[in-house]
Amino acid sequence: MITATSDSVGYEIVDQTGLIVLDNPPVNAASHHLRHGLMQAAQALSVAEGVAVIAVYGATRAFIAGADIREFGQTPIDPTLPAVCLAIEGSRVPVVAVMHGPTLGGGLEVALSAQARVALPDLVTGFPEVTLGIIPGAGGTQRAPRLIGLAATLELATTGRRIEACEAVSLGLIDRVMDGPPRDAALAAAAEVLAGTLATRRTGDLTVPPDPEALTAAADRLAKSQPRLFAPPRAVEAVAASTGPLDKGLARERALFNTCLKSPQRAALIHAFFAERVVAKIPERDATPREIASVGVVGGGTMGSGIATALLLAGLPVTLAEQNDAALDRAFAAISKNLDGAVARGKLNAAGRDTLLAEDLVLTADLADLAAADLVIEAVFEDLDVKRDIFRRLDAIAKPGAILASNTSYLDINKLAAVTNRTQDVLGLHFFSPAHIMRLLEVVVAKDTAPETTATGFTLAKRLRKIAVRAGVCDGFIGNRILSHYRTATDHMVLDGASPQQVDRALEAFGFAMGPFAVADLAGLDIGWANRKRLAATRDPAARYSPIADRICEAGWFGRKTGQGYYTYDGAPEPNPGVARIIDEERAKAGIAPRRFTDADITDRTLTAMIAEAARVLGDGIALRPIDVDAVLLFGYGFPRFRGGPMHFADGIGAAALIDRIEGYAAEDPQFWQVPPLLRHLAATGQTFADLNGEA
Ligand code: T1G
Repeated sequence: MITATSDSVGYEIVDQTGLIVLDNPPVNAASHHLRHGLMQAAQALSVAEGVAVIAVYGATRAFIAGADIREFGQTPIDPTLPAVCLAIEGSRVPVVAVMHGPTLGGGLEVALSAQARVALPDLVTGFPEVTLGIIPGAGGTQRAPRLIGLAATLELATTGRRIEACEAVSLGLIDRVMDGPPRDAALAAAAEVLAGTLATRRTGDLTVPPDPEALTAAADRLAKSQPRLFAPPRAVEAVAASTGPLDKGLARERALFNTCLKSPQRAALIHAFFAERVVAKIPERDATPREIASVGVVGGGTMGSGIATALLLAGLPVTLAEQNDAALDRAFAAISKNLDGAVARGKLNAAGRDTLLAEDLVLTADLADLAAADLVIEAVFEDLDVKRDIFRRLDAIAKPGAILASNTSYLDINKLAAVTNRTQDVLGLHFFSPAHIMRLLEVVVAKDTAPETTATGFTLAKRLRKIAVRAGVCDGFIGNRILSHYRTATDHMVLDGASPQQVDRALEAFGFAMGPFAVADLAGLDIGWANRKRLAATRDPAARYSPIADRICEAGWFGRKTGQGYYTYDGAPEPNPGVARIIDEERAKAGIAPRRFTDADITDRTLTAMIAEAARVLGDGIALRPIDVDAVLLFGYGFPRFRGGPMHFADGIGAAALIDRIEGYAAEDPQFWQVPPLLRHLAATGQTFADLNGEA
């Protein structure tokens, strides 16, 4: 008979064993009721007649996934997790923790406060706190070193790396791996404690051998690899305190934890954590997705090969069609190279790669071979007529119910659907290069796209371990439309006096891994050039236009692929002197006396342009919520995760201040700098973008 001590915790006594069961679906987050119930149960069993050992296990798919992230930033409610850990550590009878599934952060800390730890084979554990802008705050930085030493703890606590059961055993973090289910393992572990075959000890009674070299090495590594992150160095400071008395170390850890809790990086990183999940809450989420068992890909260029690679790595058989054998050979070589990279990254072994290439990939020059595919993804040249011809032919070939998707980066999906007799089965699946690595997938919903078709796009994304964001149809959807606008702002700054290198450096200092001009060189300047030519006929004549980028392309400088673009690449990237000459010439032609821009000017203007266009994307209904825009920029465009995304970042500036900025810039260029109506609405109502993030 189970005695409940809260909504999510209960205990029972089996012979001499007190069994505590945690049941807070879906992942046993350590919410207040779980902490309260666990504390009550441990205290009750610690003094119960005849109980000689206590075992704690989880009834959901995790022992304890960690503290309840939704509680961060709110006033803590007792008992705090550190208090629960102290109660377990101080138990009159030994407590054994039975860990399984994702047992992370506070979940691991609860287990460390027990006197013994066993795990099921599916255990994944570690200290991911720094990825959320905090540090372990319930004894992890103090108890882990007492079991595995300073160096191993520093590595886990400063990287957030997740480890599996066998590594946890070899480190000494857990005592052994046992077979489940969790309740059976709990009874077996308790029996071993009673039999003396599973040793118990109070973690807090152990001491930590000093290791100053490890502390210095960790601090130096962080200074080089992650100079802007606030939490990891705090984790080093907390771990350093573990060589002293436990109570002092716990106090030091808690103080550092609270400092991190107040940091803007914590709010941003937790926003990014939820952004990955909220975007799946789309209006079509209850529609039944279609079964996708085989996929056709049309086009074996960079994108087509990358998409085929992503599908193969997800276990989906692929038939890739190209125009001729030479193109197919190039596609095969590209896919093989991509898979070699996956082997090098440890994503699969050589035998797995060979099987994928030999059995799961079919190459053909005959589009008719795609007839049996459940989904066909077109990734041919970015030209509407070329794509319309492919869709027309695919519609005649593909089986009824097959979904036809375009990987187009900008073009109107409605115009592709219109040439088919299956408009309800057409959507955009916009992958980001390299398609087998970048996590973002824009699922572009056209006016006739059926809910099941959209739901299928999201299910496919999950299978590919990508983050799908729902986008409406407009030129560039969410990400490229915003990118195009803020790149115009950077081009204007270059025309007015900034250098491409200064713009790159300023935005890299803000946190972007690469500045926009370096990114353009990497992607290929000819792509933007083709797009500008496509839009030339519809460009607003009143809009200010910088010819610099076109002239660079006219010189044949397409970036890395041609050895030079904004930078030269015959060694370490250097500013291209030819570009500097073009910039000077165009300034002279326009009668511009170059003026100085500070890094702050560059960052403010670029971010403000990004936020303004994002507000228009939201106002036009192209993105469902501001957090969806954050997800696109975070997972597709390298927006720094510790800044949370442009909409989260905008809330830190405030709508009124952003309006003032835009109106200030508009004095120079009223056509480009216009205040979006949504921003005025937020300022008028005192709302933030976060206020608009309710479920779609
Ligand atoms: N708190 C609250 N909700 C959580 C949660 C958490 N820790 N973890 C998951 N969820 C929700 C998630 O939002 C989703 O909700 C549902 O559970 C399924 O998650 C004191 C302070 C556990 C590996 O960082 O890494 O402990 O969308 O879709 O892909 O030192 O969730 O269904 O409404 O991600 O199978 C440390 C974070 C916290 C773990 C499962 N712990 N979670 O992945 O499912 S800090 C973490 C994850 C801490 C201590 C400190 C993953 C997962 P909804 P999901 P999944």
